[in-house]
Amino acid sequence: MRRVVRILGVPMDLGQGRRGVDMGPSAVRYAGLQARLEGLGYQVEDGGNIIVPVPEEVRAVGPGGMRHLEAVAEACERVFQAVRETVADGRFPIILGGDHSIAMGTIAGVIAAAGPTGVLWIDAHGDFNTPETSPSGNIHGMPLAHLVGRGHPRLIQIGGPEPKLRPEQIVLIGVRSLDPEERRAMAESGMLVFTMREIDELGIATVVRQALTRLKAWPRLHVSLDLDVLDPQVAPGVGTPVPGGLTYREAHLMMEILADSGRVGSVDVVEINPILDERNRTAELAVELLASLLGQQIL
Ligand code: B3U
Ligand code: MN
Ligand code: MN
Repeated sequence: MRRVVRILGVPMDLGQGRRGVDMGPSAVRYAGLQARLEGLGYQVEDGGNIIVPVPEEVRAVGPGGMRHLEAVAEACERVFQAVRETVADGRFPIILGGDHSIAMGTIAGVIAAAGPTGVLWIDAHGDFNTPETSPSGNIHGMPLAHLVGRGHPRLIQIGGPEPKLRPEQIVLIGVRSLDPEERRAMAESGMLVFTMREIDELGIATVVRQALTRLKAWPRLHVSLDLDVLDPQVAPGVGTPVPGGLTYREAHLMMEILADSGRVGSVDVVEINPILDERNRTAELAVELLASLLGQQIL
């Protein structure tokens, strides 16, 4: 039976300050995602975009200095519904952001339809701030905290009242930029974190295999891929670039090992900013990485 992929776009740029990540879904479609996956033998449906307001039409700052709180929460509820439906229909969802705040909706949706799921959070940042510890008020720096039940109730309750994840079911890979309070909370959380240092010392293959072993109690995995995990030299088109990231080859090898595991059931691709990109190369890289994650092989 052919596996069916459904693409969902979330043109969200309310979770951060810089404009442009709302164009991510267009850029990745333009880079040929659908044709690439069809070439791998998948049937591909495009579910279109989730409706997200533009910053000009919503209130800028919510309670506790959180930028666009209510509008982000409402959009994430719509993402939750769409992803839940996609997984319930037996489709493999590829969710194109938008900023990383959308993962509060995507992961809640996957879990509502498929049950407990391990999460690989692949990111230069921890995204583990709460409204109290955030230096920016930007919600894209907070989704992982809210998924484990820390932060503002409006966001914790997206897709239902309970926390969606326990720290033991999360592994972070590629981290190299944390705020002081965020760092403390992360160290105490019980999540397994592979910083760039561990990747340099152990090699990406060992890191990914250890991550898969750590998550062995969860046969189904969700990959939340923030393109800023890559080095800005290979992925310049992201909202918040941080030097010292993954190479092109490390990122592909990671996707290939995850594909071999046969356990990945859904993926987010977030934080692509076409305004800052060079001739769409970051979106093209995203398409290549998705092809590797979905089983493309060299030989
Ligand atoms: N930790 C900072 C910066 C940041 C987090 N995620 C991204 N940037 N992409 C913050 O604002 O919370
Ligand atoms: Mn992120
Ligand atoms: Mn990031």
